[in-house]
Amino acid sequence: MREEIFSQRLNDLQREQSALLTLVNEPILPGNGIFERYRYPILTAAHTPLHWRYDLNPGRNPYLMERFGINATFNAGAIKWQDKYLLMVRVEGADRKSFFAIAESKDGIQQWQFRPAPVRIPETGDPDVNVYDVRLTAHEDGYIYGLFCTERKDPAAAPGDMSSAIAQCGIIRTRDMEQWERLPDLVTSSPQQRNVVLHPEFVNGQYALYTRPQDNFIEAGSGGGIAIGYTKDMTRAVVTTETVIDPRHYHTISELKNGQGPAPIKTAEGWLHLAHGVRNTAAGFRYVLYMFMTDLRDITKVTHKPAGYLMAPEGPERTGDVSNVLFSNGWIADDDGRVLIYYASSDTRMHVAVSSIDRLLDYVKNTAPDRFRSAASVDTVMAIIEANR
Ligand code: M1P
Repeated sequence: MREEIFSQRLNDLQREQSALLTLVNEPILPGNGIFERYRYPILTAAHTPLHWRYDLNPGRNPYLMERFGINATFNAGAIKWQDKYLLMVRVEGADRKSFFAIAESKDGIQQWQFRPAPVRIPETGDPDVNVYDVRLTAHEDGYIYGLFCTERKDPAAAPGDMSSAIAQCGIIRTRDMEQWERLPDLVTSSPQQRNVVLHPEFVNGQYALYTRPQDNFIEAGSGGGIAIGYTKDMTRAVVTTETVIDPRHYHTISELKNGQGPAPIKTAEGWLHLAHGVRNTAAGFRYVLYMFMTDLRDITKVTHKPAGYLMAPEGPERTGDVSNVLFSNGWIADDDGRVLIYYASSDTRMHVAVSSIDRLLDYVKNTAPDRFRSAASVDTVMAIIEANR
């Protein structure tokens, strides 16, 4: 009887997962012309291998129970590596701890499959309690860096306070996407750091980092937006000065906080940036994605910034563990000019949307900037209406 339960369950689980892993995805048309979303999430908790979650030995696990629950797969870094598309995914267990695991796809759109085991990253002398949101940068020094958030309990938390935390930037690097070297955490003067991203090129012989100085764990406080800092050495990375290049602004999509998404993409006309902006609402925080472009010669200079968001949560994307959230820390500029935008919805699952360098340049250059007043927005609409007459 027990044997029957085991083999029936195994059959059902394998059949269901195989259907998921071979699902053919499709673009949702006609879209808005800037990008096309794809219909189905590309990675969910159900995509994680059965052999991570179940002890597959009938003697030890006769009921074929889950022994390690996976809660969510989201906020993935991305890179094209040896003709495959790789996502370094934030996998969150039922125990709330996140870790990284690499999933691969042949075309960057569908049939993503996790590698057989999650990524083991070495700890520092001050072990991370939680790690998440890695940004992958293939740097011109020859390494692929992963900058991620490392979170530890705030040592100054009052007795009984079980939620105050310190977020800082952890750093790993690899040459083969298999073995990871852990470097010391980034040192900055900000009490908290999240959303730190390495720029792919040297700037005046130094490594350039996008940072997000913030006062406390949740809110940016006086931390004013996406900043840039420089360090000579990534093996002992210290940023002494953070200069804000994309500040927060009253009554915008990022009035509460913002953060650099993946590493920017170099184009003939400037560096394309994808970022997230957060505002507060009666229903809680709302996270949306937006874009801006910086100057090729001076990466601190924002040359174009369309008003508002590029992408906001839609339909089923709106709900999840932390609802009303889109977050992206991975995109791939492909050889054929396509840009694959990987984004997570509501801290729960991963999706893909497809655009191109040409279309994103058109978008950032020809979408009106925010002029911070309703009347100015009406002027923008009127200009389009007039031009269409
Ligand atoms: O829950 C939404 C996001 O919140 C944080 O992002 P930020 O630092 O910009 O507020 C992160 O915890 C992120 O992982 C999460 O998706």
